[in-house]
Amino acid sequence: MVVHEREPFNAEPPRTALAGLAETPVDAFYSRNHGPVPDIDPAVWRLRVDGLVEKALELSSDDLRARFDEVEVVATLQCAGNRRAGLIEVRDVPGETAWGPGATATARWSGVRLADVLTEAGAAPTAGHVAFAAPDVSRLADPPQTYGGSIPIVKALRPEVLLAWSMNGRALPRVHGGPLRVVVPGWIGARSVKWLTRITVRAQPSGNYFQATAYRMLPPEADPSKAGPGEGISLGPLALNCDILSPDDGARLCPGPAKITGYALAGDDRTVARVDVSLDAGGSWIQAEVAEAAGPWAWQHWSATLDLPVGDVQIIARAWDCTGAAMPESPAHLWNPKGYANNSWARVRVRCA
Ligand SMILES: Nc1nc2c(c(=O)[nH]1)N[C@H]1C(S)=C(S)[C@@H](COP(=O)(O)O)O[C@H]1N2
Ligand SMILES: [Mo]
Repeated sequence: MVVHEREPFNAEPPRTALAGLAETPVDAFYSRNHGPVPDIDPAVWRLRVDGLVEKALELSSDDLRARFDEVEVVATLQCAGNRRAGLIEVRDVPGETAWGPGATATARWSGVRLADVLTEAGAAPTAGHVAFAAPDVSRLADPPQTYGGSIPIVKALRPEVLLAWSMNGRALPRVHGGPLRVVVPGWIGARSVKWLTRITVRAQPSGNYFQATAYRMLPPEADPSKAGPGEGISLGPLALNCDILSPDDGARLCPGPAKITGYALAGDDRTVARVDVSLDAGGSWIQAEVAEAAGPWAWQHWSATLDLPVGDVQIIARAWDCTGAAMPESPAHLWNPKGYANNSWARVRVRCA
C-alpha cells in the first residue's frame, strides 16, 4: 500500500493491485479516515435509531442478526478524492491528500437493509434525510467533531443500501468500520459511514461538518477556509469514471500488441455503456471489451489489445454511460478548491523499447 498518512490512517494500493479482480482483497482495499480508528467492543456496542420515527430503537449486534434478513451486495466504494493527484497537477489543493487511482475498491458486503430497519422504526412522512453518526473524532473538522453524514430518504429506502457487518465473507475489519458500517452503493465513499452508532431520521440533511461543509464542490475562485455550511454543491451520487489498471504508469514494455485493462463505474443507478481507448491523444479510439459486472453496484472491468509503437506512449481511456454522457477530457476544467470528483480521461504513460 502507498501510505499517504499514518494518523489518521490513509492508504491506497498501486493501481495494478486492483486489475482484473471482481472483488478487491481486504489488504488491497483503500483506507480513508478523518480521525483515529475507534476500538469498539461489539458486545457493548449498540445502534440507536431515532428522530422522525414512530418508535426509537436500540439494537445490539444480535438484535440486528435476529430481527432482519441478511442480504449481500457487491458494491464499489470510491472516495470523492480519488484521482485528486491529477487535479493537483493543474493547481495545488492545499491540505488535501494527493490520492491516485487507488481510492476505489469493490467488496462483497453483507448485513441488513437500512430500509428494513427504517421500516421497523416507522419513518414519518415528513422524513427527508437519514443521518449517520460515528464516534471517531476528526480534528480536521471545524470545530473538531465526530464523523457523520446523511443521504436523502429516497436513497436510504433503496434495497442496495446496507448496514454491513461483513466484507468479502469475513467479519468487517476495524479499519473498514467494524462492527457496523453503512454501505451506500453508487454514492461517494464519504456517505458510507463507518463505526455506525446512530441513525437519525430528519427533515433536513445532517448538520455534521462532513455533510454541511466538506465534500462540497466549490467554484474555483472560492476560499474553502471561508466557505460556510451549505455552500457549494453537496456531493452524493458518484460521477462516471474509469481508469487504466494495467499496465502501470511508467511501465517499460515491448512494442507490439499489449493488453490494456481497467475498470469503469457509472455512479448511482446508471450503467457503463462503452469504454474507449486511444493512443493518439484522443484523435482516434478503439472500443474496449467491457466484462459483465458482479452486480448492478459493482465496477465493470474492461480490456483492449493495442499495438504499441516504439517510444514514449500515452494510453488514454474514457467511459460513456447509459445516458450518453462521457468523461471530460481535461482536469483543468474540473479543478475545484477541495479537489473532488476528478473524472477526466484516464492516462498512463509507458515506454516501449
Ligand atoms: N466514521 C467514519 N466513516 C467514514 C470515514 C471516516 O473518516 N469516519 N471516511 C469516509 C470516506 S471519505 C470514505 S471514502 C470511506 C472509506 O472507506 P474505507 O476506509 O473502508 O475504504 O469511508 C467513509 N466513512
Ligand atoms: Mo472519501
